[in-house]
Amino acid sequence: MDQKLTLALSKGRIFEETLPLLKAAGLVVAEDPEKSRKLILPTNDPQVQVIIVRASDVPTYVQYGAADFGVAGKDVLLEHGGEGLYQPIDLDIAKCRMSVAVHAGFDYANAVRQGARLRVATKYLQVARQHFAAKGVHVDLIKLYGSMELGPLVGLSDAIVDLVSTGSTLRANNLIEVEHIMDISSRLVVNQAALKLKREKLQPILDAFDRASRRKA
Ligand code: PRT
Ligand code: MG
Repeated sequence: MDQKLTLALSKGRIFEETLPLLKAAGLVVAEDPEKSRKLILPTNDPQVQVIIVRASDVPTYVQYGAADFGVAGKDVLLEHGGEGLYQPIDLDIAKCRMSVAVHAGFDYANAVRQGARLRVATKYLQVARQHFAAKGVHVDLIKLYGSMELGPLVGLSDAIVDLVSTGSTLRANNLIEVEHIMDISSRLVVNQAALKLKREKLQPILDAFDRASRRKA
């Protein structure tokens, strides 16, 4: 069996925070995706290559076996559903939280108490739907692909569900966090067939990632 491995990563924080884990597995990526326009990056191991994809596309590449393994945020995995993916390790990287935020002038608690129907803009429809259903809050969800923070400022929505790390994006836009939905970190995802067929090559890398992420935690 061909033991060539393809790892799917997204540019930015996931790539940056995965580099030390790769290093722990003896792998060095030959080029910097921020500088190169290449979407396929070789590593020092001729049997291992990295592909650069959109963060929300990582599970799809791995699900279909176009990548053998990848790194994706829990937010992305919950929206994808995780079909065809084995999720062995929480890498404890790219940490943030998913929260409900509103304009500083909006009395969220009161709106909820009164049973008002809320308009909520988000990229995270699955998580938002579950969160508000569990609270018994009626919502109309508006799907956005980015810049959710703008929603309440221009009257598109009463609230947003978005990721928060330092909180400075919310502050800069006069929004306040009113509910913490869940903590988010990135996980290693592995194609289920690759796990069986390429175990010999894959397992030592998974073990190194596991050890390195535990050391960090
Ligand atoms: O940027 P692009 O549209 O290509 O895709 P993406 O936003 O999905 O990718 P990327 O690389 O930005 O995020 C990849 C993963 O990093 C996400 O899926 C999360 O699991 C994780 N992560 C960790 C974050 C953040 N922290 C984060 N702060 N993803 C996004 N943000 C954004 C957030 O949406 C908000 O706009 O940063 C802003 C808030 O940051 P603070 O520090 O101002 O609170
Ligand atoms: Mg982003």
